[in-house]
Amino acid sequence: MPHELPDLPYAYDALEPFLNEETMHLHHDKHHAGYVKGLNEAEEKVKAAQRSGDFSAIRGLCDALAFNYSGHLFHTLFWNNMSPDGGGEPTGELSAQIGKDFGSFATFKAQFLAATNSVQGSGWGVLAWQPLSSQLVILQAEKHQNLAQWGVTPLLVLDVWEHAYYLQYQNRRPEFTEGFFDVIDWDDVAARLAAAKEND
Ligand code: MN3
Repeated sequence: MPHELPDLPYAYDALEPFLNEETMHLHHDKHHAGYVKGLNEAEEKVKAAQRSGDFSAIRGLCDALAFNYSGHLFHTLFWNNMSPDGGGEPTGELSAQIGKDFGSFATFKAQFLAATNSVQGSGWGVLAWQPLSSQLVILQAEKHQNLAQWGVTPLLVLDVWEHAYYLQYQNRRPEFTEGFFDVIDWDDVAARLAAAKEND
């Protein structure tokens, strides 16, 4: 089955003023849609290679699969990590886990912002559950897939490709990343952590 672009879980203007309607339309309808299309095309080409037995293009196909799959996954996660009713701080199990692994919410936020703001070029800041040592970790992703660790479950992701913020924030990436904290849906992040722990 081909992958499909999921609808936004809210209206295009629902996250204003943090993200305006124009940015959301471009980001979701053009950029995210492009990764879904790229993933479907790459998968079709792999199937064609399997049928023909000609794997001469497999290196580029592996690259396209990693890039477009990760782009599709991260954008889907990103939309669901935000809510017009978001913001504040996490509670319950997620709050306790952040305290255990970062010392405090303030330290977590400082590390997340520092990591995300310093992504080289286009990429993402990522909070993930790392099952090897049962802890939360903060990663960077360059493009969508580079610098990843195998086996972690991303819980909260922040897109810092210029298309995510440049129309509104120009080069002021830190202003954009700070504003993200006004719309984070901590209930969504907490549910993802609970599901990840169940799979440990
Ligand atoms: Mn994007």
